[in-house]
Amino acid sequence: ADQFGIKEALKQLGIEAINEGTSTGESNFANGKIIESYSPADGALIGKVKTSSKEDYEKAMEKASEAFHEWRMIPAPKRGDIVRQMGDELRKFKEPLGKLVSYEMGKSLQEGYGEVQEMIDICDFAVGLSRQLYGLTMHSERPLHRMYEQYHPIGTVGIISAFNFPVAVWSWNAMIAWVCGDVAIWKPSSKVPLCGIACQNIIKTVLKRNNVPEGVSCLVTGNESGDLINNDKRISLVSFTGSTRIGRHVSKTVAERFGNTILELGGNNAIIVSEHADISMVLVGAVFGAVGTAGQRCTSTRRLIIHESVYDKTISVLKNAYSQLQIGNPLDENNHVGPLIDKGAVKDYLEAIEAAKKEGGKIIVEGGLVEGEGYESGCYVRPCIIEAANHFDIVQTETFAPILYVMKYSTIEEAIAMQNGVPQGLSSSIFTNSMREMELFLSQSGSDCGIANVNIGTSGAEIGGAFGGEKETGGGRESGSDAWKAYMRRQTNTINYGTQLPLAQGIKFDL
Ligand code: UN1
Repeated sequence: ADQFGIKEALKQLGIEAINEGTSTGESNFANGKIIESYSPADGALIGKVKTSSKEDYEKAMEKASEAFHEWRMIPAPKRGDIVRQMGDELRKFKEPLGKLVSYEMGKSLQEGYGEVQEMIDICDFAVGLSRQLYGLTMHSERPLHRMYEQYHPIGTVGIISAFNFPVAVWSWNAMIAWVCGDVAIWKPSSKVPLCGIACQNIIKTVLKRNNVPEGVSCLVTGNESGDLINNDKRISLVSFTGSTRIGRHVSKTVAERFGNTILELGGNNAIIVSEHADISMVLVGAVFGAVGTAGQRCTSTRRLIIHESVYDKTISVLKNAYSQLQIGNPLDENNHVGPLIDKGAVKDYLEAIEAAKKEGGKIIVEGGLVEGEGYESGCYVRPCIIEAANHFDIVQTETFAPILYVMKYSTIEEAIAMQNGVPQGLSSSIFTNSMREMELFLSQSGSDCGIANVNIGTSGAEIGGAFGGEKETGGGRESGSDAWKAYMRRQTNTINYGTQLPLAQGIKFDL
């Protein structure tokens, strides 16, 4: 596999043949089952990982709880300085880490680098934030009283991340949690465990250099650890990224013990192509949105809702673009579309196409498995386009694959109703040069999603905004803006500096 320098990348990232899959900053505890990580790019075994047993998990949690007591006392800007060093370290490792992301997950090398860039960006954001964890002051209704609010660290944050963003989503959570004074315990997806180990290796050198307790960053692997996190009363906040089905279970389990959650679940993102759209711009937005990351982003474009007057033109432009797509090894920069994560995902993709046909969908661009030389992993599929109706069960369902459903509309109100007419509410977009349509789409009677874009596709959000969505997407927000507030506990403080004790609400209580 070394045409692309994978061995060298693994070496630089400190990854050995059998990796210890549970670690705090310095100690490794790994006595659980072995999981194997195969690359969807060429089907090769990349490494074996010893997962966490229940005892390993306990040891990591002990370290985390211990570390919290020390970490929360370090002034926030000092914590920010340590996160700044993490960003510097990630800059150094951008190349090998981006490569590993591409090889283990299957996204294009450019997107692998892009993901590491998002990690660097969130570090920079978090450094600034470490001096801006602001609360408000209020005017008390009582004389000689002062009222304000402050934010304290919430404790241990459990991060359960998905395969499709093996490193970036963890960093959005961990970097913010760390400047907030929390410690983090991370369970990466069992489909991409080596990415987790690589990140932990990078972070632990920074912790060690700064004499910071090792439990600030803990890594646990294997699916059992996910349930241990959900049920663990010591974990104040669980940030979960994944399917709506599993998210529902996480939500119930954590709520049962009154823990908090940030849920980033499924999306079913649509682009509205108006009769006032610039079709050449739609092209890049829609094609990258639908086939980029082989359709495996939460924000991937699943539906195109096209005005009837520009329908034929848009379809013909799309068909032409799809015919030029190069499918192949994601590390080869000439390719546009890499593999799906595994054969299970290929099965889901093929079944979705069948289901769409059964419900009356019409194939516009034919899909299918790609076979032959270079496609031995069995994970490569052809991006396809299906003309469908919004109410089809399969259109209402998120399939993590490059399937794009196209449909027609005649009025903007109808288009918005279609865009909103799915159970999920993550990302949405309109291509239009009409100010009226744009403002309607962004208004309270417009898109019901957490992300609503104009003349930009549905995927590729910047870290500076709060990321997340409504309805079955779970309602959580992470990354930028004031998403940090979920990682802290808010305290309202009232101080009486007078000599009387007047009660609130005008209550008289004479003794
Ligand atoms: C995800 O798919 O889980 O907006 C996150 C985007 C990326 C994040 C996607 N910044 O496509």
